[in-house]
Amino acid sequence: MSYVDEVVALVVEKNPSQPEFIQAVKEVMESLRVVVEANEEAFRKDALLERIVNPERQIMFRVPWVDDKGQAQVNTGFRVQFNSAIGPYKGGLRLHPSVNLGIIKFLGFEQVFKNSLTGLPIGGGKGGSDFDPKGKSDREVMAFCQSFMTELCKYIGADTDVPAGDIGTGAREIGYLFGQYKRIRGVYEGVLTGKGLTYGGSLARTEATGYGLLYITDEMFKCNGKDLKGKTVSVSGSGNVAIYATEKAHELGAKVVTSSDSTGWIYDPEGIDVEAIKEIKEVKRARLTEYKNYRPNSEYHEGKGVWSVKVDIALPCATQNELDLEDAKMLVANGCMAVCEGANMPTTLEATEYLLQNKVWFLPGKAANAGGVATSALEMSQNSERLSWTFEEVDGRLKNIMIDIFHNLDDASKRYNLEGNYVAGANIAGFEKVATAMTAQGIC
Ligand code: NDP
Ligand code: 2IT
Repeated sequence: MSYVDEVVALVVEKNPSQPEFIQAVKEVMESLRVVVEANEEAFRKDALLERIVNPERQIMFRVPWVDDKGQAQVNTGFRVQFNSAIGPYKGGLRLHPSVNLGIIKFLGFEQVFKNSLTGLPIGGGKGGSDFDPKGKSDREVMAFCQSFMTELCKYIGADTDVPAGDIGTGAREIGYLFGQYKRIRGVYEGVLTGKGLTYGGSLARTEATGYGLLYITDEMFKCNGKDLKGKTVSVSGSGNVAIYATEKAHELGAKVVTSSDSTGWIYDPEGIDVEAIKEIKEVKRARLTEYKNYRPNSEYHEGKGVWSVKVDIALPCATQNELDLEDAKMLVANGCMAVCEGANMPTTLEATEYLLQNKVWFLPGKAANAGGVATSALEMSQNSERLSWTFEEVDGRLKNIMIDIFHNLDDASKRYNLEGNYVAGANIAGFEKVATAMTAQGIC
């Protein structure tokens, strides 16, 4: 059996109840086959692949808090510190009822390669809890965040592990988490990113993931002799990534015609009104059914359906495995040119394969959504030098980082005769830096 197949078999055997983690490992390992074959003896001797699929540390803890009725509630907290070869652990905190160890491990594993692709000195980690912020009062969210941080603060720090936002963790949650860290640890440091602008946050971090997605998509189009102008786009999700992806797509002359949340989706042939979505989601924390009040000509549909719309570009920006083989077939049948992942692993393995076979340009999340964590690293830099850069400075750096990521993965794919396979290119380019650093640091 080849070394890659042995390691995949080991991961499958050891993690039977973690399908998302197995999926993420399979995708990366498949791409690495060509690199591993060229270095098999050295990698085997150092157990490099076994080490790369094993988190350095996994922390799980009880999170007790009291709800507004005086009832005690208990959630489970997680922080998976996956790989610190190239820098302190860095990655978001997901708050969603579906969170479990396997999901945090898949996200942490992806984060290792994503962070490497940014070219910045950040290792990979991820955390979160099965707590659902939806429908909770601000006081309940604060009670949860304070309890969560009371335990998490023992394991993180500005130079060891720097969490940030993800699904369900936005500016409000980061504020409560930061306040509790400062209170317990007694240090004012950049231990979290995505902070508010009055206490160390970076301009453009809120916009960064969505904007970065469009910067790299734009670069891919340009390098393939095409233009985003006039293209029709479907976006799924209506959270942080989706909102700012839609905003930047419009700025670049494309038209986004869909938006969705976990209960339904909207089709607005005139182009999604981003300000309306911001008000519904960021201010009112309401459902997308409200959108009709802003745009009477739009359609609202219950359930799933964004990928059935005829578009040139699809941007999945909600959650993992939201675009399956059937969806991919619809996109291809409708002439879709490109799928660029704003979310982490939103496309199933079968759908990815189908899109690649049908020559759809496919930018994987670990490259396409890296603008968020890259800007988090810029926030860390600003915190370290105790300065704040202008929006233009941060946004300019973000744009250059996304352009560089595209060229790095494009070059990596060409080096291994896999031109046009950006999945392989991203995995290889991300892996190379981490592998070199791990080898240099000995068996650890
Ligand atoms: P938000 O919580 O701001 O928004 C998430 C959106 O996705 C909401 O519209 C939500 O709908 C929808 N959604 C979440 N879970 C599901 C589900 N199980 N089924 C259907 N819809 C769902 O999160 P973000 O925008 O920050 O994150 C979106 C994706 O982008 C995630 O995969 C995240 O890991 C990834 N990402 C985020 C980055 C960031 O900087 N924030 C950086 C890089 C990647 P509803 O409100 O109804 O739940
Ligand atoms: O998946 C991700 O890259 C994020 N949720 C952002 C992580 C970060 O540290 O900014």
